[in-house]
Amino acid sequence: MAPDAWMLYGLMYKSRVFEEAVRQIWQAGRISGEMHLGLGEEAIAAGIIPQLVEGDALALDHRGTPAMLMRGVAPLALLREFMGSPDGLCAGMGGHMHLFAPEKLAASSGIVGAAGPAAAGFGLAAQMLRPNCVSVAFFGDGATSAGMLLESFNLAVVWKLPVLFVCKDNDWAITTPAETAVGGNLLARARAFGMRAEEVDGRDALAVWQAASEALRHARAGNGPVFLWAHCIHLEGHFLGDGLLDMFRRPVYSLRKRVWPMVKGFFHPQGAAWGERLAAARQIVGQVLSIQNQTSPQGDPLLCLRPALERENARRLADLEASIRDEIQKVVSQAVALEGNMA
Ligand SMILES: Cc1ncc(C[n+]2csc(CCOP(=O)(O)OP(=O)(O)O)c2C)c(N)n1
Repeated sequence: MAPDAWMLYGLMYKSRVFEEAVRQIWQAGRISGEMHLGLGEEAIAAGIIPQLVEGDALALDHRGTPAMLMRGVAPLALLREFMGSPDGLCAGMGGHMHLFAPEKLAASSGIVGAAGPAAAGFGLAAQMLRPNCVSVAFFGDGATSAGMLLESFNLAVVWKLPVLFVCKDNDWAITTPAETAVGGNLLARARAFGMRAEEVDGRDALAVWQAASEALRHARAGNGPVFLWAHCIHLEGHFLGDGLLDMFRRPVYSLRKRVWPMVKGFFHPQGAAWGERLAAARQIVGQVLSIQNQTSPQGDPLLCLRPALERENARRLADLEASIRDEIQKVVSQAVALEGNMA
């Protein structure tokens, strides 16, 4: 089946508009706790999820919103869940990280690496109960050295489980750059388990579609799991209010709240040796400078696809975007009104 670029863009745009609305609602204080958005990784979900059929399962990480939406979970149920409401997807008990949509066989977990065992379990169930079905695990580079994920790779290979393991690699795990925490090469690692492995540009929904299409065919045919290494960025850093991005977005606030205490710490009379202090300061400056790549429009998956669609039919694109914005605006109004009714 050839990918329909319009459909993929529509899925990504809806996810983007929805998560931007979530950001506003979070900033207004109507959602409590941390908020991890999938802004920047939409093409990975869009390239894979429309290829799933009934009976296929999804095991997601702490950025499960785009995948849940694209699998057809109602945006209102998600938003009410994030708001901690009893009428949310999980009765307000899961928040944005621990989502469960049983009728879609989709579950997310905030425990880094947990998508591995969950996907292996879903894969085993598919092998025993639902022939030709698969499960897909989404996780970040920060999960790739977690023992439970590596055990899942092993089990999936020896039991020939129909699992697609997808690493959404944005080069960071909170403030830890992957180069300082992930040894070797992830393709070589996966292949060392005896698993088929491919690398793909995770900004390009069409490229992800092609790679996933092959991988899913392989898994559905009973040939065992596949590892897909997809590179992406996170336009909002690790979570909303990310301190590193804040240095650029709110420099005055950051100078007062973050930089000044660090300067005081740096010159504290009872601190570490000067060499260690300098090394730490250099590390922090390096991180602040490199986090900026995460917000570069060059890495934005929507901008990767949009120009071609605009050239093809600008009117159709404008209509598509307007109808999605409308739909999400209605969902937001409904969610806010429901909150008012409950107060
Ligand atoms: C087992 C476990 N250890 C630590 C954490 C804290 N934690 C939350 S997100 C995160 C980083 C995850 O990085 P990555 O997997 O690359 O995903 P990203 O946030 O970059 O999408 C960590 C360490 C956790 N939730 N679970």
